[in-house]
Amino acid sequence: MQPPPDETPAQHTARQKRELDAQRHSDEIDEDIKQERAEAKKQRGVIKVLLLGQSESGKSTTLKNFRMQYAKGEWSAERCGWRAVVQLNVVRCITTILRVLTEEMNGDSPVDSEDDRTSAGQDSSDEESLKDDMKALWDDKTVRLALKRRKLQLPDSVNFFLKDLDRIATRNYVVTDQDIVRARLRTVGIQEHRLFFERGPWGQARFSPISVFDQRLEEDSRVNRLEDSINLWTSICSSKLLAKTQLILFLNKCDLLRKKLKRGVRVNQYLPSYGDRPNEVNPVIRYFRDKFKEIQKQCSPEPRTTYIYPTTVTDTEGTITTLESVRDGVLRENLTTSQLI
Ligand SMILES: Nc1nc2c(ncn2[C@@H]2O[C@H](COP(=O)(O)OP(=O)(O)OP(=O)(O)O)[C@@H](O)[C@H]2O)c(=O)[nH]1
Ligand SMILES: [Mg+2]
Repeated sequence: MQPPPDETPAQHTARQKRELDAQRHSDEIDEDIKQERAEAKKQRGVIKVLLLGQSESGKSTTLKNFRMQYAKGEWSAERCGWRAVVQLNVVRCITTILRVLTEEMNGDSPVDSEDDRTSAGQDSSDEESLKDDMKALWDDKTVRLALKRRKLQLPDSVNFFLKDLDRIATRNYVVTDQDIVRARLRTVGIQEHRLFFERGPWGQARFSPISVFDQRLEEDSRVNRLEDSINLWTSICSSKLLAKTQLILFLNKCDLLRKKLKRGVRVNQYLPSYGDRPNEVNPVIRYFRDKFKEIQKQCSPEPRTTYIYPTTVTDTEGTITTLESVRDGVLRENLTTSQLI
């Protein structure tokens, strides 16, 4: 734009200042837009995964697998912190067992919930003999029988840790990755972790431990755990807010399911609808997979793909393979919907 022909020197200076201010303001806006675009581009490369499921279903264990595989630096920095957690898991189990035995000896009525109140004899300062006492306690047949009679539900990792006391109950114990995936540390509140892969919108991973068909909720002993899982799945599938979200379901704890069935526990005793199908792992998994799939089909507000995987997330190698196929599946679907393949 041309300056006015009769512009005075004062007017000239004022106009230049105005133009400079306007230019600065425009540059700032350009810079903001550039940054927003860069941010949006980065966001397009992010898959947000929400891990949902009842307590002890394996959410944190899966996250450990994610981090072990995709955030190796972070993972090795936090590894040694898990040593104390593993040892505390052991102590907690032992004190729970001692409490139950004390009640058994006093003839108190059976209880099946855990808590930490105990008068365990911990006056032995000798590390070796403490370890031997713990081993003797866990190996004792009468103790096992008493625990069974009292229907004590010990955490899933108990067997793993207590059979390895020689390694764990020592001063120079070095924690392994397998110990960490077995360690139980209840998650309080919502946690957010930033990691990994390529592109895509929201995804949601749900966990339904399928070994729990004969167990009740710790927080409400009237409710069957599997029934609770099915209810949660139904409400997630029905949610309008999540209508466009890809759902990934992990039918977890297949190893415990296998063990349970081997022990002779019958699914149809707890789930009459299972009927006279074979009481074996694969048919049981197939039955639950179909059940969850059917609920998804009936309850989803609009059609969508759902990925269902049987898992044992304490098996890190197997879980990494599953996570890779989840990623491939999600990516393939995103590319298909964006008509890139
Ligand atoms: N044997 C076996 N144990 C498992 C499996 N998945 C998880 N666990 C164990 O179950 C326990 C609970 O798992 P977490 O991953 O802490 O459960 P969570 O869903 O995060 O539970 P909250 O934090 O209470 O919501 C841990 O000791 C795990 O090692 C599995 O597939 N098989
Ligand atoms: Mg957790």
